[in-house]
Amino acid sequence: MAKIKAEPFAFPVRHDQLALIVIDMQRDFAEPGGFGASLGNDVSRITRIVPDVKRLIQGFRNAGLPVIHTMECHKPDLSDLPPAKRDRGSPILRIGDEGPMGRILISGEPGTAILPELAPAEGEVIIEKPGKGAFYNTELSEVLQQRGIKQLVFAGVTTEVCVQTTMREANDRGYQCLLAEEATESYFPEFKAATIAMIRAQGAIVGWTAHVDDILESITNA
Ligand code: TIU
Repeated sequence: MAKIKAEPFAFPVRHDQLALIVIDMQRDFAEPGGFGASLGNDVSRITRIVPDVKRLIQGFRNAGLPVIHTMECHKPDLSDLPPAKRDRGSPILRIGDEGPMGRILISGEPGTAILPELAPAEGEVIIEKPGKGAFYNTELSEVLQQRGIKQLVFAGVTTEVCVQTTMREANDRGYQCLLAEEATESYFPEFKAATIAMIRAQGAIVGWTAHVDDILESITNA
């Protein structure tokens, strides 16, 4: 069995069942004037991981392995936005409000788009998700089942919010999960570190963590 160097122990990879899932690398989380900034965060932390996310995506594409992208966003009529989610953050700019990049986190708006450097390629699956977890209220389960995907490499933002939530959802559904350490980021460095630690604690209770170079080496030699 092929293995990827990982923590807390080597990840038993099946390249024929493996996909990359890139969580929410959207302008709204990475650029001034978007949702992340409206919550008071330093969004420059997010842009710094773009090169590592990009080479991970490129490695999967070169190996002919699936790349799945998610986007956190809501319908223009806000029918999928519960008040418990909308009534968070800055009272000036909430989800659905008009901002400098269009309506915050609304499907089809400029600010909701994936960063141009990481834009999905022709034929890659894009999951629009109204929650933090990518399985909640989306077609992700069906997409994975149809393609025979059972192992997921995770990249994207933010580590402790949408990435971790999706990893936990995936783990409960029977997927083996591997988080690419340099290809994920939080607005809070201590939360990223804590998430990495808690995911792989207790014998990979939620999943494994690995370096981008080690993941790329494995899929390049697949
Ligand atoms: N605020 C924050 O850290 N994250 C989010 O709101 N969404 C995602 O993580 N995608």
